[in-house]
Amino acid sequence: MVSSYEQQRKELALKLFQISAFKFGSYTLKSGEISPVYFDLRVIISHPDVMENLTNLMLLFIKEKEIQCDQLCGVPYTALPLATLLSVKMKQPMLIRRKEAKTYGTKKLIEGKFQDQETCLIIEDVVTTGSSIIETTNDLRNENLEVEDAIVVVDREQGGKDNLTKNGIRMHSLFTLPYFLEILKDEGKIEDDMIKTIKDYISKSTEKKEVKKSATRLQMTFSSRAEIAKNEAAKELFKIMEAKKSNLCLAADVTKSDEILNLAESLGPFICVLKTHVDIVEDFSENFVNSLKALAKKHNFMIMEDRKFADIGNTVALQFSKGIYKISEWCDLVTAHSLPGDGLLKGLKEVIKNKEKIGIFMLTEMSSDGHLMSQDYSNKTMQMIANYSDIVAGIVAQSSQFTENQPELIQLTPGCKLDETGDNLGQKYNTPEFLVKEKGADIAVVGRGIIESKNPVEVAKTYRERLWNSYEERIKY
Ligand code: 6AU
Repeated sequence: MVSSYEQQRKELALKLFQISAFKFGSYTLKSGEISPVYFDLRVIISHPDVMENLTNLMLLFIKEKEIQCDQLCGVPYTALPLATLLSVKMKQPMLIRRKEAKTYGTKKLIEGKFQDQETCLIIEDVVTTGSSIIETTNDLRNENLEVEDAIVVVDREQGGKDNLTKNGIRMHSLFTLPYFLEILKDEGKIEDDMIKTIKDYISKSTEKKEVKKSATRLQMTFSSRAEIAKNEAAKELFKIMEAKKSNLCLAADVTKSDEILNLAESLGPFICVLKTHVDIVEDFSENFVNSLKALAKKHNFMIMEDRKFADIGNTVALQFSKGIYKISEWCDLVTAHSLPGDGLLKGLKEVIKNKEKIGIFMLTEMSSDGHLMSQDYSNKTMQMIANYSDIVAGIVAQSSQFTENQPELIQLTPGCKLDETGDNLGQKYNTPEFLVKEKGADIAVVGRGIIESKNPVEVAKTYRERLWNSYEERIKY
């Protein structure tokens, strides 16, 4: 059995090379990094014989590892046909994880029939950091399914296995890059120079991984991140968070200035940021902003105006500094969309240049159902931000959108409630623990969860404690 397995494995490795499921040369990866090797297992769907051989090998592998499961789930999309074939051959049911919940009907994320506590085996094609497997696992675990094992076709050996172990998932890989090199070398299908280039690349990326490992955003303390923050407002915010042991932002979405001031006075001690929507205030005045600023000083919190600028540079510069509100005169932090392009950031920068302590939070992804910010939009927003690190303090996002380790930026995440039922206008909620530990939130925004409660002070204390404990648990890893 073992020798037949090894023989099949070797033959499949050669076949995968022959159909260009992996290639050697010089390729630019999604991250911008140049790699001498490129995997594209999507091509296998055009080769039914390869699909069959791969499925048979996976079956033997699953048997050899004695992995038991009630359900199978392929990580979308490339692994879906593989999971389907395995499901048929193993006579085990499978589940499909949607990449986004439907906006109509059942709104389910997981399709298929299952019961609480059933075990689900994950199938994936190529693993680099393991983040796709972790996302799929989180959605399955949210449905009370157990995930302990993942079978992957290729492990690029760039940190995926460690990340998955931390998340309680055992990863079993059929192939690794060094294995492919060995087989191709034996068969004389790869030049010695190329082998050397790839080995250098593997060892360099291992070194990089070690450096990153010692300083990933999610494991760093807010005070150490204060040291490296490039934007002055972000630096100050990190310090306030650490000093007050609070990563709670209050969305003071009420319409009278006195109501906002009352919230600022009573909840000020427990929050790091008070967020306003100044255009909903019916009795706005200069006195109001002066009083709010005084309370911010008294209770040591920052003021964020959630203006969500979304116009050309010239217009946003005027909206930011002129009109009735003169936002730039009193806010510490302000939100903006990347939709119009970086002219918007240039416009805001013109205003900020004389007020160095203002920080911008760029929206990369919203909490509302059916928003149009795709992964591509988020990635491009992150690229845009990279050139404005002096004025950008962070992002408003539902999950960690950082393509690189960027501990100097703050992730602000709205849509937080102790009970997760949404409102009837599309807002979606998650618990403090889930947002901080699973979704990478540094600060969570809570509005109605606090201000509509019977006892806002007690409830704000609970949010603050649960958010802060989650952060402390997160940095322990
Ligand atoms: O807790 P809530 O639902 O009462 O309030 C959430 C607050 C509101 C929204 O305008 C804001 O967070 N918000 C944002 C922000 C901060 O920009 C983005 C988003 O995606 N979702 C969201 O709710 O003041």
